[in-house]
Amino acid sequence: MKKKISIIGVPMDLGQRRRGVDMGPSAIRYANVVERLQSLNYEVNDIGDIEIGRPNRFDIIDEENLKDLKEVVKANQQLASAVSDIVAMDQFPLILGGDHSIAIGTLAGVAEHHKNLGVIWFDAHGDLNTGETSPSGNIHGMSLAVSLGIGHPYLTGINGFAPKIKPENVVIIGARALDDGEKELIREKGIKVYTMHEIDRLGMTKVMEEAMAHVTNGTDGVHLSLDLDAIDPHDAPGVGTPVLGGTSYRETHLAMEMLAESGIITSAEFVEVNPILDDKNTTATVAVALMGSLFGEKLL
Ligand code: 4U7
Ligand code: MN
Ligand code: MN
Ligand code: MN
Repeated sequence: MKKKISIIGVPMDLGQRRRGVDMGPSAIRYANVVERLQSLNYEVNDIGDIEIGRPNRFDIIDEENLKDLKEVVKANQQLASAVSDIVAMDQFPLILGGDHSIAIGTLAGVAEHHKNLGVIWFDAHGDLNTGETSPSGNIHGMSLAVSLGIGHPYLTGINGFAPKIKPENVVIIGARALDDGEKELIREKGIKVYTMHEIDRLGMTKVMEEAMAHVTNGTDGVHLSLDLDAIDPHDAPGVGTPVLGGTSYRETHLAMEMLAESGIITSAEFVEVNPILDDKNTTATVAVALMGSLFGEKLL
């Protein structure tokens, strides 16, 4: 792993309807992310937050079932440039969310430098909806589809090229709440998915071995997008769309420890931390502990 990490906060909450996830980056900083990574001998540069527009909440613009589309596009374009600059300086970009719509900007920035990027997407959900298939119109449920070049051109066109990633380079881990349109897209594109069923059945070790082999095959970097709702809500309660039956605290750590050992991860984001819905900043604390494991913290 690169020895210089640049952190960007993205206080984005417009990709979904529950306020409070904009405080995710603050909650993660409060849980001492910078100190944690410094203690592992990284040079850590927190470059602050991307500015998010604050539209009038009585006037949510929802054209084509894409809520707050213009604000989401604007913030993600800025995020893409900031992330691209970090990669250009040969540093590791670590993005703190904010709702998962920010993966659109992160991947747009990273993909400028990695033309065959692998992606590990930890999530209870597929985030593979479009305005046509989404039951909610919330863009945080569309970010993986958008990055594959599927969705509204304002979103897929961020940073001036599409797609950012290829379906054969993606693996989803922890899924247990997929919409019908998402299931169809998974089949159509042949996207590799380890649902909770496979995790229960094979165990996290085997799942990670297979997943890592999949995302390193023919790729030139691997991005980790970790939605805290992948984890069971008993262990990570502060998320906007909790779903029972997720990965345990230890299973998720094991996954991060295996990624650390492999050294394959070239960028990462931790998203959907909502301190308002949380129990004493547990979820941000879990996020920072997972980052510790991802960046090489050992138990002994
Ligand atoms: B998250 C949902 F319908 N699929 O599209 C949707 F269930 O980034 C949820 O993974 C999306 O937290 C959740 O609105 C997005 C819904
Ligand atoms: Mn999710
Ligand atoms: Mn998600
Ligand atoms: Mn969520």
